[in-house]
Amino acid sequence: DPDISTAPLDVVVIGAGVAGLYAMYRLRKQGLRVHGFEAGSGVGGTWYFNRYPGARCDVESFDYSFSFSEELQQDWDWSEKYAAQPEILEYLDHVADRFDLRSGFTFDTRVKSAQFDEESALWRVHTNAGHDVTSRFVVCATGSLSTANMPNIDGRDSFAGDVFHTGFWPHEGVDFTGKRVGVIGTGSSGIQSVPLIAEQADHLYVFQRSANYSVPAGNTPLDDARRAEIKASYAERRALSKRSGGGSPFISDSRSALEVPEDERTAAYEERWRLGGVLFGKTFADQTSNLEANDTAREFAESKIRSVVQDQSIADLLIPNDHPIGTKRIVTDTNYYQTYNRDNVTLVNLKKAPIEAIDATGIKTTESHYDLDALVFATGFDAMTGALDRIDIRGRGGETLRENWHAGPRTYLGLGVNGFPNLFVVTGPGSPSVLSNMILAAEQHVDWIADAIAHLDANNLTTIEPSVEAVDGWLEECSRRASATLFPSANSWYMGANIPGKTRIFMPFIGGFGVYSDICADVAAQGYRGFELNSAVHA
Ligand code: NA7
Repeated sequence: DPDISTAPLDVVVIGAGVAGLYAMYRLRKQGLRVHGFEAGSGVGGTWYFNRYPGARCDVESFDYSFSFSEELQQDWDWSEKYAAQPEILEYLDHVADRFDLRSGFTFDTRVKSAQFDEESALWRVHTNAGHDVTSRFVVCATGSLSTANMPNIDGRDSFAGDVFHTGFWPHEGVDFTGKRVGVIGTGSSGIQSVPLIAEQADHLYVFQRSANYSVPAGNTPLDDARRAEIKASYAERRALSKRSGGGSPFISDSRSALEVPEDERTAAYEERWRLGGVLFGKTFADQTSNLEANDTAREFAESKIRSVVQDQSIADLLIPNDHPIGTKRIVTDTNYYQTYNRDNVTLVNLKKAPIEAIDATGIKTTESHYDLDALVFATGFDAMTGALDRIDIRGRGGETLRENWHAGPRTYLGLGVNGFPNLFVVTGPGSPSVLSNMILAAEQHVDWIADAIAHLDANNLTTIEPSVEAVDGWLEECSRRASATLFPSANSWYMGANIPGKTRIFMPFIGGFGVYSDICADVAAQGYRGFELNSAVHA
């Protein structure tokens, strides 16, 4: 490993999650001197921090795994169709050990700032542990859902009981036995944890502001025969995933939901519901672009909720009324709706009576006071831009990334930023990653970045930076594609709508993972079209 005090490094990688681990592997393989910094004490990123009960991936394990090593994918045995957090973390630990990636990272260390020096064309990176290193490139593998959102509720810090956020859950776990527990938030993290907390707690109060659509996971253990079957066709499965919209081997019915006879349509929904999970939202291709088509899926989902929840006045509250189904990520649950049939669970409707304050003994809404022993914030993340926003990143002319992104994130392909030469973003805004399979997306991004660095090195070039026109063009492309869908109509974290004051703009590229990969490959093949490549150091 490089001595990081000997300047300069080739690449600093920020983050040791899925993307950072692969960046370490891939860039080292290219002979580059790479060093990484990670805030956690171990690898895994999202899967290191989100240890709440019920945390589980909503992409099937065989797909949500690295594809870069055939040996790895043949050797690793997933135990369930949808792996739970401990197993995914075990897998990422295995990957880190197997490819000796841990040695490339300094843990328990946060990057505080990164500043581009125009004279030397080098980045200078500072950490909270006092590191001061220089590097030709910086790869931000900082994650899309890595900065927890703790809402600023009056009296939040006065609560005398235990307080948790699903996004940084205690490693030793939490025992809620005999406790009155409040969970704020009914996104994926709330919906996954509520059934398990309800089993332990004396009483559980779920504080819901907006309901979300959730489809049962249909999770099952995998046996040897199923594993062998998938492994035998892994290459095919991966090829299909990499061409697909969502990064998994699934193809929507390309017909409009409206042109299919009703009984056939219902049967299709029934089958997807039985198979489980987010793909229900893609049964027919036009479900998230045509409101009438969407209504058919929405009505089906609503009838399912009604059939499970015994008290129809509670079912009424659990059925979303503010967004078309699928325009916020559909949650993949295990026994969520059933939980509301328990005597020890109360759904609190914050739309009717919002939270006024938190005090020492619990939560006060405009209607009642709820006495609590423990409080769980399942309130999500400052998604896609939060982690980068918290690092003081300065590019040419000392411009900060915050300034550059004040009206919303501005990237080209989600990979580069004008004014910030040699800074790469992985799975960030402008990329399709949050709408697809994060692991395959991270591999694709990192491969592209590694190839770009190899191209510079082979041609004695020093810097790569997208032009303003390329960034503007990409924003327009992203916006054009988003406005052809129903997605911008939802107050989702894709839109930045979950964070008070955040600029509202649909941040991901919604054209699909396969289409995006082709665009990136094409840009590279055309000599990095839209990027300015320079050999001279900027003066
Ligand atoms: P999400 O999906 O952003 O959900 C956060 C939840 O917290 C959501 O129900 C919010 O209600 C609620 N929330 C946030 N702030 C407040 C306040 N101040 N008061 C009451 N309720 C609040 O985050 P998750 O962690 O569940 O999931 C994130 C992604 O991880 C998910 O999409 C998957 O891709 C994996 P709101 O909807 O804003 O009314």
